[in-house]
Amino acid sequence: MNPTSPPIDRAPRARAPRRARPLLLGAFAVLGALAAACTPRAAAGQPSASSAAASAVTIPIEGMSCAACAARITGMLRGTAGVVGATVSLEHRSARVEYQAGRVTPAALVAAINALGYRAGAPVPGA
Ligand SMILES: [Cu+2]
Repeated sequence: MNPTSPPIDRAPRARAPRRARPLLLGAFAVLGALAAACTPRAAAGQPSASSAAASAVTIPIEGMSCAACAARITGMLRGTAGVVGATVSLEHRSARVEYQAGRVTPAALVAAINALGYRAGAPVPGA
């Protein structure tokens, strides 16, 4: 009849998960900070470094049905040689691509989008 030992055991058990959660949250926060720090740097550094060589084009895209479609096209464009930056809008059904004119052409970008199964329209330069 000695209920004195259980409270001693409970204290460390209750603390253990509390310690683990801040560590996990901290790890996510660090990852999030790295990702957030990475994107603006790349976007801000390139226009000033190669603004003379970079061209921009907006390409209408039909056939995107969800965010995954937009993400798929975005990833493909950003992975294309000569593409400096790409933003795909599901809402506006278009892609805005910054590219180096000597390395890739709007026609090639249109063909690459069509190759994914979507329907790219006529590119609008500089938009
Ligand atoms: Cu989709």
